[in-house]
Amino acid sequence: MDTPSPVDVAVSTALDKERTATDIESIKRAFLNNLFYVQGKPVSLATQHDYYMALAYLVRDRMLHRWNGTAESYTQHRARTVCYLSAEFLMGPHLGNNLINMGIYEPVRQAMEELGLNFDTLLAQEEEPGLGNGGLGRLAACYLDSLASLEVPSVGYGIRYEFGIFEQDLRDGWQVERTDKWLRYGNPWEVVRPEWSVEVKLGGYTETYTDDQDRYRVRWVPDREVLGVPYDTPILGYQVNTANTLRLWKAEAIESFDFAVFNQGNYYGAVEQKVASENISKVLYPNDEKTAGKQLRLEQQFFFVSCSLQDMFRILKGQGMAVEQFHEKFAIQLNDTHPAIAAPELMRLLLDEHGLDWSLAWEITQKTLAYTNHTLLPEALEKWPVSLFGQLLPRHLQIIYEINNRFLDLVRMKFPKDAARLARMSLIDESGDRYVRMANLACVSSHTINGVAALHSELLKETVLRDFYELFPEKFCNKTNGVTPRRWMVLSNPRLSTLITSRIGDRWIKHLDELKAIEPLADDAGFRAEWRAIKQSVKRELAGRIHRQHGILVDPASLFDVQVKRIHEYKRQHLNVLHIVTLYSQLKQNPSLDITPRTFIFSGKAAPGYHMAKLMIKLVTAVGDMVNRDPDLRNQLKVIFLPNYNVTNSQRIYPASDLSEQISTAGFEASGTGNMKFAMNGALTIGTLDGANVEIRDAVGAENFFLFGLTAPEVVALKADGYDPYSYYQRHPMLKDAIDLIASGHFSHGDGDLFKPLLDKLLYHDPFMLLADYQAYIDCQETVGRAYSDADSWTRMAILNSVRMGSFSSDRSIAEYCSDIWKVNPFPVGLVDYGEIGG
Ligand code: CR1
Repeated sequence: MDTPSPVDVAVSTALDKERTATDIESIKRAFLNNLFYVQGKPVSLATQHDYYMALAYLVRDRMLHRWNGTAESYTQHRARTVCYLSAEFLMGPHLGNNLINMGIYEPVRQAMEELGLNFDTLLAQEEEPGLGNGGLGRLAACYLDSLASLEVPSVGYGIRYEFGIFEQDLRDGWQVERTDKWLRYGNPWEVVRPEWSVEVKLGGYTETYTDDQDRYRVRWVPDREVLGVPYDTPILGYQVNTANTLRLWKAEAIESFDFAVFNQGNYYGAVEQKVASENISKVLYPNDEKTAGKQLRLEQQFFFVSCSLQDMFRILKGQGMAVEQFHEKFAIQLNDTHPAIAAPELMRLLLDEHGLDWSLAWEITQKTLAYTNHTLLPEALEKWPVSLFGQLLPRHLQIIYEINNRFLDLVRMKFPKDAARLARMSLIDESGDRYVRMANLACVSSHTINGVAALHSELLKETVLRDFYELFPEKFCNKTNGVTPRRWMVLSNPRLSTLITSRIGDRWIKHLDELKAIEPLADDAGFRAEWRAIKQSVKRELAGRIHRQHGILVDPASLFDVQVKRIHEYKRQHLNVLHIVTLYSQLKQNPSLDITPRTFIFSGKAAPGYHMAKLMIKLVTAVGDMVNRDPDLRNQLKVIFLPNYNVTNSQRIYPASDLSEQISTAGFEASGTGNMKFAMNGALTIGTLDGANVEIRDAVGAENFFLFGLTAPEVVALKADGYDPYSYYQRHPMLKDAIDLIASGHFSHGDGDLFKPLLDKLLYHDPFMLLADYQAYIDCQETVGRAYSDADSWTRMAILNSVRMGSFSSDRSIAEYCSDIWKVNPFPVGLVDYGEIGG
């Protein structure tokens, strides 16, 4: 027998120590120690939150061996690293996810129960880090999970907002916002690294000088500087030793006290600078798919991008690599245009700070950056007034002008005498007031540009990025979104996951394609019964929560028809309402009518300044108030708006859903990711041919998907033909009836004006073509209702939906980004023996 190598011995010792540290008795001991020594509380005085903190630190301690081992290993081997730059990371609560990825969910749950604590109550103590608006931020979080699970070296770079997405309350059925004080009781998952703080310049002017080699150089003389302080959170992969890092920057004053000012007696002035600096990372802009155009927003973008790039140069140097190797060490992904300022900032660092010449700096920049587009909505295309931009970032404006000069020559060469094209492609919009166009900047500066679903990537090439596609066809590709099955199945639907594992083992959690092995069981009556029983029990739980929190009784046997997402006209929550009002009206006219009993569930936030979206919320709650109380309906319809949609709440909703509403106007939803979470949990989709719905339908089979509505080309054609929504109102009696009922004030205590802005927009403009799709939607919903009444066949379809979702794992998406865009390979790390595990 071979004698084991010292490395093998170290690994097995490390494993032993980990095993010992995660047995139930050690967990209990460490927990009680943390309670006493970290929280500083005896059991008799501890709150549920103290218990949560003691547990969180215990878990973090057990992650630290892998986190440190990963950092050492990447550094030692100078591993090629993906840097995912994103203004948003919607992580959701960490505790449960970390327990799953570490593989200690069960022993920890048992240890807590043995101590007499309710484990679910402990999990619920965590204030989720809601540092994102919706799909884009949550996608970034799923991607970090997959990067770590696939053992790919990576860092997520972003902003540590002191206040994340606002909390939503309902008052009299209207949305009201509350600040999200998620850091109030401390954040056990982060480690601050003040030693790696960086300085970020803002404002001022530039000047030229000649350096000691007689070269013409530019120097930026700022008028302010702020400090970026990194806060690191470990991102543990699923059942691997890899723990990557999410590095979020907090803005601070360089000198918290300006003593010169202070000594003159101007105490307030001394503190003022501190306040102004800290503003930069104070609050997340709550607009989803709409640019704010505010100076502070540009400051946020530049702040985190500059911090992150400077951090990369520090790492490069620390590993003894040359500046010229920047693109070999790092692949940077721009999550939308929010971090697109990375292009001129990387150029500035290479040119002004590291002395490279333009052509080499430009080559490195282009080889480093890649850009993901997330939306076709014109109001989401970021542009900054040139004057504002030049005041805040004078050097960057110069660099952008230079990039533009060289770029426009390229366009002239390829398309001579095409002034209109030049004007469209210029990085500067000069059609009126002058603007810097961030999407154009991102396209020119990146080696690859991708959309987030097949249809979206095609539409990008035909519409918003058409000129860029004609110039650089080789840059374009598609990377269909995906979601992590660890959070969206294992954590949020443990019973369904256990059922699946009982039949095919647990490899599916890392290889979601293997769910296919369940397919034959869709025809097994026993399996269907088990599946249905799980769905029923999860629905009962949600029903119980709705009753406790909102006092409304819903029937768990009814069809749970669910639309949860940001509130937006293009997502058409109001089309869903028109269906509800139609059913209501039919039942009122014929109370003995036999319909499939339904519980309609809505949840989602509206941007605080988006009045129409807020009115849509009021419409849902107003219809709900009437419908839920009307005895004529014999409880056949219920309408619930669940306030404060966030990751925590969504994890309870997807598993309890029967029907997933994905009803955006075709051509407007870039991908959607909620659509994937529903289907994985066995909800059937009613949807248009939009975003990733198209690919979901292909995967699950057309016969297991409820399709309706205009296609994207039909939407365009109808608009070009002169779409007249009013004529649909006149021609479709049920539509007219529903609209008239709302207009009459029936749902608004007789106030016929309340919903007038919404109804008038539908009748006379209807940019999202609700009226054109209304009848198809109603007919399709009738098919859904009939299908649901055959429970066995419905369950069969639900199973097929779930087990055919393999390719919508974010592991698949990330594997494609790695091979096609980032050219980066997995870099597995071993366990390192750092001695006993603390706590
Ligand atoms: C899109 O609207 C997509 C996510 C993630 C959103 C949604 O369809 O699933 O991005 N876009 O790719 C967005 O937030 C700012 O744009």
